[in-house]
Amino acid sequence: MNLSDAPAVYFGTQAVLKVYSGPTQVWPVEEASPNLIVNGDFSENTNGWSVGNGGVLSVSGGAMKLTKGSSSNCFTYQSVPVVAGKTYDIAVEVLESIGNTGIRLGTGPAQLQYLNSGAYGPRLFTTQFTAPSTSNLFLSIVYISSTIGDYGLYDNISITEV
Ligand SMILES: [Ca+2]
Repeated sequence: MNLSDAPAVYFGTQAVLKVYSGPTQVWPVEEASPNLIVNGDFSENTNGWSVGNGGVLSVSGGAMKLTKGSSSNCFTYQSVPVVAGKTYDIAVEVLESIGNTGIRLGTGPAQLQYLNSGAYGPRLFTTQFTAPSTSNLFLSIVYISSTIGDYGLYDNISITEV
């Protein structure tokens, strides 16, 4: 029996009055949540990124290079709006880091109330975070080294709602 000739069609326990039996419909794929980080792939130079503690920002090979100046623990950061109760995926690709790279999330630049992950060397850092309140938080990348001119190299930084 053709579905459109059936006396009633049930969808679960609910009878459906009209059934579409035309050509296959392609439903639009649900769009991925937008990246709350501006220019997280550094396709627009260092736009959107601020720097603190004398760090020097540049783009090298499509990745962000954070070079230590004369102060210790230079950092780069971006302010991100989050909504209470929502969960977010956070990802940072560390391509190079001779010194220690700290990935932090807090209420101000380089602050670490909600996230503080430090490590030497390359890594793909991922985590999830549920916002306790609606506010602007700061994702910071802190480069910790005692050597002026040392640098870390980062790419594909994202914060997306789950
Ligand atoms: Ca890139």
